[in-house]
Amino acid sequence: MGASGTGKTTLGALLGVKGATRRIKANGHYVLSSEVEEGKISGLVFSKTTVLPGQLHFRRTRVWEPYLKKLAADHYKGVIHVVSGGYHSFDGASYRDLYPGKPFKSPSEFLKHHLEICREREREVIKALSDALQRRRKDIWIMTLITKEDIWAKQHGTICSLYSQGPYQDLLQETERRMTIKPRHVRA
Ligand SMILES: Nc1nc2c(ncn2[C@@H]2O[C@H](COP(=O)(O)OP(=O)(O)O)[C@@H](O)[C@H]2O)c(=O)[nH]1
Ligand SMILES: [Mg+2]
Repeated sequence: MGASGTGKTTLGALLGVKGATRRIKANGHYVLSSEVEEGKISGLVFSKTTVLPGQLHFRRTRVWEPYLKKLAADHYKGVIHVVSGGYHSFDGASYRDLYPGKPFKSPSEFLKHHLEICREREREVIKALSDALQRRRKDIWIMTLITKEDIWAKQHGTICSLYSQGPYQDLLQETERRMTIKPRHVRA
């Protein structure tokens, strides 16, 4: 799971998930996923993997709901939350048109705003997961996987601390406190 443009489909394809591989092959450039991409991880027999599209529209309504219900009802062994330090890709629009009513004077002014908005979107995913996790009775692992290291390698400490401390970590810990079972949380 994860917000839009963080690298979920790419990760799915790297793991050999058929639906994600098909999607990457069909599009040479970035296109938002509007469908669920499913398949097994190649080489692993019992590894049904579901990649959920991350756009707000899908996340909040039609697509995520049944999966969150299944998560709450003890389906799935683990969740990978795909984040990218706020470096979320967007398709089509020029950066100047992405936030209507916000005339950016420079790309760096845009980037500052975009990172803030996207980091909040990453936290919203944990909020969405939190309720389902609290209703679980069965053990589960949760991994926060930070993609796009090639973009943020020079700010390694800053980007890692976005998830190991501060509001993201607070949300995770609050969720864990409210859970009946204790999840194992892994950072990668
Ligand atoms: N620079 C960089 N780009 C990446 C990386 N992983 C994915 N992308 C690009 O980010 C965009 C969004 O990836 P995608 O997997 O479709 O994201 P999704 O919306 O979360 O499924 C695509 O253009 C990918 O090629 C990465 O590690 N580094
Ligand atoms: Mg996708």
